[in-house]
Amino acid sequence: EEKTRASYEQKHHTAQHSVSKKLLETALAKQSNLIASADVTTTRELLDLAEKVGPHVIALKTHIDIISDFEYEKTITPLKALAAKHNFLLMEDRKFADIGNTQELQFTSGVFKITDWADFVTSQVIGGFESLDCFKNVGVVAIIGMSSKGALTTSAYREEALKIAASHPNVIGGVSQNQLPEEMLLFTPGVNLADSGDGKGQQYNTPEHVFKTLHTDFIIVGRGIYQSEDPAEAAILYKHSGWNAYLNSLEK
Ligand code: S5P
Repeated sequence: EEKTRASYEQKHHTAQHSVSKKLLETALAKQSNLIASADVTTTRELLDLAEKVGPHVIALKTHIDIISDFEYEKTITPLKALAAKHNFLLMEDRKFADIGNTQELQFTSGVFKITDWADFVTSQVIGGFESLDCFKNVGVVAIIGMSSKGALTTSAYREEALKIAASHPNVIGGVSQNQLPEEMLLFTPGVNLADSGDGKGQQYNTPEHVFKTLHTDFIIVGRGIYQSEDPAEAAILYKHSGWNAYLNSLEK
């Protein structure tokens, strides 16, 4: 790529949303652009992972509906305490994909009460502009493009999705495997240093690749960290790899 990317300092300067500012501040303070995906299925594993990787990540991404023993007081209360202790944000990867009214109910009700604890959430934009209005108190990361083989997020889809995302005040950025406009933060999953896929459609790239060619802002790493023998050590490895790749991507 010819064009150099905007730095975190530059993005912080122009950021409009408080969650964008917080993410960028945390990245600069911790010298990390790593988001760990905690795709574990018990409260104990979730809290263990948060304690181990917390010092090295800017956010912990959850799929809270896969926690089999979820109880708000036993799961969320200590998770929030760990987020405060280690200075990371909570990103609930709910990928909302319904009409506004239903999304509002899914966001505020049920056992998970996502609105009470998530700093930011992921959402599809397939329900249209107004479907995103309900996420008033959080940042929204719009799903623009998916990492899995055969995903329907074609360039035509992404172009339309971007129009909605870029114009909505709740949206701080997008998940994509392609570059986004500079005003949006780019979150890229499908990052793994050891594997190229998982046999279930997932496709992996290296941190070096996603920073250099996509100008990503934040990498999302799941199995590369939580399935490692030593998740803290793996988080440090991905943190250094991601930070070095970011610094390299600032150079022409
Ligand atoms: O396109 C996507 C979007 C997301 S948010 N591809 C993804 O893999 N994700 C999520 O990132 C996915 O739901 C999972 O939680 C994580 C990737 O996990 P890994 O184990 O493959 O690194």
